[in-house]
Amino acid sequence: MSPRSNSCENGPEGALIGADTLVMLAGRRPEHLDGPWSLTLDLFGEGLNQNWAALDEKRPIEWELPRDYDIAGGEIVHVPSCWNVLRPEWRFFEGTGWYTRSFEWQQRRTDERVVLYVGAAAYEARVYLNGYPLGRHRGASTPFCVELTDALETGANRLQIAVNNQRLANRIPPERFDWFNYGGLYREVHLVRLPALFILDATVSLVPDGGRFTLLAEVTLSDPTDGTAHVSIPELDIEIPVPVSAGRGAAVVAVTPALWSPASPKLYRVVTRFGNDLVEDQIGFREIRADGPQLLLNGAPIYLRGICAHEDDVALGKSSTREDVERRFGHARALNCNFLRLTHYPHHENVAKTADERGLLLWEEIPVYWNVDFASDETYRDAENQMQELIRRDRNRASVILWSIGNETPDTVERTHFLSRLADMARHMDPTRLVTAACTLQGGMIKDSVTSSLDVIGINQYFGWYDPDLPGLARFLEHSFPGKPVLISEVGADALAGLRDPSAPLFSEERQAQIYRQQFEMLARASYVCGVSPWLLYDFRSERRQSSVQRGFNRKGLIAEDKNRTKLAFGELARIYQQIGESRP
Ligand code: GCB
Repeated sequence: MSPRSNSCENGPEGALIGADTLVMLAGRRPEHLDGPWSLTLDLFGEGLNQNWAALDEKRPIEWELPRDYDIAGGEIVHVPSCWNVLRPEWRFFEGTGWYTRSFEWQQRRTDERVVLYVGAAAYEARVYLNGYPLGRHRGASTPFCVELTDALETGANRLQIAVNNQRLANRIPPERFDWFNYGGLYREVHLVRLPALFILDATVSLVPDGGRFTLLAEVTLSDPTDGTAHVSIPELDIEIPVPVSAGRGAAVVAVTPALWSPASPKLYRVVTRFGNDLVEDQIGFREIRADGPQLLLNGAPIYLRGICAHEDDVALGKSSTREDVERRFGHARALNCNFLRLTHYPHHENVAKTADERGLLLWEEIPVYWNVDFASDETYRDAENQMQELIRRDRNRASVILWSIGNETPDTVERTHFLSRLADMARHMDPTRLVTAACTLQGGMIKDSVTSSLDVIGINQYFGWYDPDLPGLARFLEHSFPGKPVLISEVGADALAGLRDPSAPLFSEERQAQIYRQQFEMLARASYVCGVSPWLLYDFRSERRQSSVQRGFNRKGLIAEDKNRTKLAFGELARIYQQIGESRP
């Protein structure tokens, strides 16, 4: 974190903001900047050409020269939100939205530092305080922080965030993807007051050595200082002194905590102190490991009864409320799931917190989706940073067992190099989880060269739907010897809610339910299949889908886009998972 502000020295746009400045929020009391902001949509990118951030706040009657923008002259919108769902004419807007709001600030203590925390901005965000560029962040679904301290004024301050959601070939995801391209400041925005030297990050986890009786505490400070941090877990009656050198420290302690699992999602209050600073989190301890083709949770084999979920809502777009998260968990429970695959980008951080409390296992993913610009080093750095921000955000969440580095990417030399670098980085940064990716079959078999870099092989397969050759599934299962756990990360079929017609070959509820039955009959026979996450819980917006049964929606949900009307396959899967749950752990 050390630089106290990422100011103009870094060029007119400010520095690129990355995972290394992300401040841990747990246990802090941020000041919320949610609520009314002024928003001006800028289709032609004039804001950057004309340097709108540098304009003063005079009203049009006071201008001496004509302007194309006035600071407070936008439309008042509520943040967080996606602009696409606010006005019908904004539905398909792809460009830059200039958000502005002012806030009052009075220093509370002389050494105070102030950081802006943005939960997510889709896709690129440029932050300006009182006209000064403070930094630029890429990536639509991970949080970022920028230090405001040196640019703050006592009294009124003007914050501007220019958010751009254009689909571009060098972004992650690139131009083509099968979900809606929402834009905007769609997660919470906070101000965080911090002491001069503060705790940037603190994690506690079980050492993944198979023993399950050693905890590792790691602390990172804002600046490269020496000293001792103290990590305590009151319920276990332990206090771990963590020697810190140049801002980083780690210590291990022998202890046997009650382990976290879906059956018993035990969380401990963990408090980390350094100097005047304190953070506090609720953390579960568990071990996830692959042993040959088996997936082991706390040393025992586990079968993942999963479902995939997008973060999409007809009213909210990609914004998420507690109520929406609760509903998702309620539906997953009704399906007898113990696992959710959160596709295809990081979901709101409340999802992993809720999964920790409720005992659901999670797959979390970054949107390295289809044809990314794998030859570009800049694109790689963007993907790597998104992965690092996700790991930093959710590393203390016991529910997260898998980091996914990609979905259905083409098997090329550049791609494999890109993904294996990403896999190594994720494993190095977080050895307490397994690395996976959703792959496709080649010639009906597992042949993708990236599988050698994965701990768990995700396979997306649509036998019975895109590929009508259902016996092909049996051939694939019989003739594959992956030597690692295989998770069927997608399988499914479209159905239009309410379309009941047993004789219809496609899109009826009956056909979708039949494909579920046929698939699971065969999948149950393969011993190396450690779980399934069918595609998917709810129908979701996707502009690629324009037939009269789709009308802008992917219809592979078990529930319609109203999150209410269940299809026949919902009951089918609930029944299948109940049986599996009774016979396998
Ligand atoms: C897939 C993709 C997913 C699509 C799905 C479909 O394989 O991973 O993003 O939405 O198929 O419905 O075709």
